[in-house]
Amino acid sequence: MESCPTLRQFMAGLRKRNPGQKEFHQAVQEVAADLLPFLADHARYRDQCLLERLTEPDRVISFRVSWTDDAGNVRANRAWRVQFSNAIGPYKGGMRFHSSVTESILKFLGFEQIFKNSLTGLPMGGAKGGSNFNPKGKSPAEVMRFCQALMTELHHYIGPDTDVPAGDIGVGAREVGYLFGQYKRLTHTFTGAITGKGVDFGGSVGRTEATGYGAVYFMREMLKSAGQGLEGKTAIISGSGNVAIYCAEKLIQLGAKPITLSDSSGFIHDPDGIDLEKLAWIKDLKEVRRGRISEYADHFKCTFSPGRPWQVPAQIAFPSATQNELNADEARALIDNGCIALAEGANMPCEADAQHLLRSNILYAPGKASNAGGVAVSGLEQTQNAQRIYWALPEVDDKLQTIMHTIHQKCLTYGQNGGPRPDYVKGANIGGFIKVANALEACGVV
Ligand code: NDP
Ligand code: 2IT
Repeated sequence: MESCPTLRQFMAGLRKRNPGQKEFHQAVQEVAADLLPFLADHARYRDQCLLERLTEPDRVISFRVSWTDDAGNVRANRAWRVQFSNAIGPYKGGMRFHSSVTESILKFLGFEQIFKNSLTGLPMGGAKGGSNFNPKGKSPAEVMRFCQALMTELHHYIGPDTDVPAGDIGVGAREVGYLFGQYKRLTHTFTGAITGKGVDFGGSVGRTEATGYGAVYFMREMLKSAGQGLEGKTAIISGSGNVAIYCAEKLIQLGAKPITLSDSSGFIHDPDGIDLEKLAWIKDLKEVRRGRISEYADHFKCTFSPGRPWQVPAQIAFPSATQNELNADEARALIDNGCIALAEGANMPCEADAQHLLRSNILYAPGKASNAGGVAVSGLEQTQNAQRIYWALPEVDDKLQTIMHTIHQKCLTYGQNGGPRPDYVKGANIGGFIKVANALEACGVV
């Protein structure tokens, strides 16, 4: 009969086994802090070595991607697929193309994905992949050749019943199209082996919007449980990519007022609010012209400043760019400026100290709960592909709203702590863990 290690003992072992992987350490520590006490109280799980098993990926596939740029130079990048756990379904998770990508970042993302996917209630395991390829400044032809070269290796390891990639930072509709095209060519199959596809070739309506819309639906649930609503609330958002844009869109539709967006150069602050007309201009800027958010400030005559938007007073916040983009000082500023709720659109955007402050002072939703709408609609895309049918937008959006509501309920069920507000972090960690733990136990020691 094993006794549970303390958090300090567990983390010391994890750090030793995964030296230098600080993002992975951070993500595991946040989960282990809630799960170790839970395991200690549940003998059924305690003796299965579950946390040790779950923090060791099933496998990490690492490979070279060789391609040729427009000038004829041969280039080489590194790519990975981290297949973390298929306890409850085929591996599922996005691909990220960004110069900062490392194995540590993909392991943190793959680990988070296990719990997020479980929370959706759909049969999806956890995975993540990507490359240190920097898409900025590359021509469409270069991006296509890179995607084709990457898939030439990756296709050996994925498939509709094995592992189903999708988009993430730097991988949007264009890249998914190129990846899918090469997968189709190499395997002579047309299956739902990738999600986020264009709606003309197997994609689901509503997938593009799903992460941002889902984050707003989750915020609406949190506010409702505190007797409040979105109407009239001022919102700050970081990022200006897929998640940020559709978060802003749903906020506007539901009567809230987004006033900031950002990219890695800085942020715009439009006190009049970003409306649907301005957002249409932003979509063209970001999705078609691939420009910088500073151009918004020139065009609509508002301010652009270097740095991040967290000092701007607002009632609700949606960090939706990248990991560790909000520190403890910024969390303190948010709280002091009257922010009452924050829903993470990005994965792990808050540093550990910031998370601690937010968790104990305002309604705070971790990404594995509040940004699960994207992978949820990916799961719906898989279902539609398997059945060779298409659902209309109202049906997909209705299912998305139901899933976000159910995730919120799970957080309430497992996140009660006797305090003035639910602990959504604990609720999401335990609520996501139980299904995976039951599956691991039932399938034996594998
Ligand atoms: P995009 O590539 O569409 O947009 C990313 C945005 O974040 C851009 O504005 C980008 O600015 C900014 N950004 C990226 N890296 C950094 C950085 N290091 N510092 C500052 N800004 C940065 O990605 P998504 O919108 O798809 O993803 C955003 C976040 O949401 C990520 O954390 C992702 O994991 C998460 N997420 C995405 C889902 C999806 O369905 N797409 C689902 C769930 C979570 P710039 O152009 O200057 O790089
Ligand atoms: O972080 C995420 O959940 C995603 N990037 C979406 C994954 C997916 O498979 O749709």
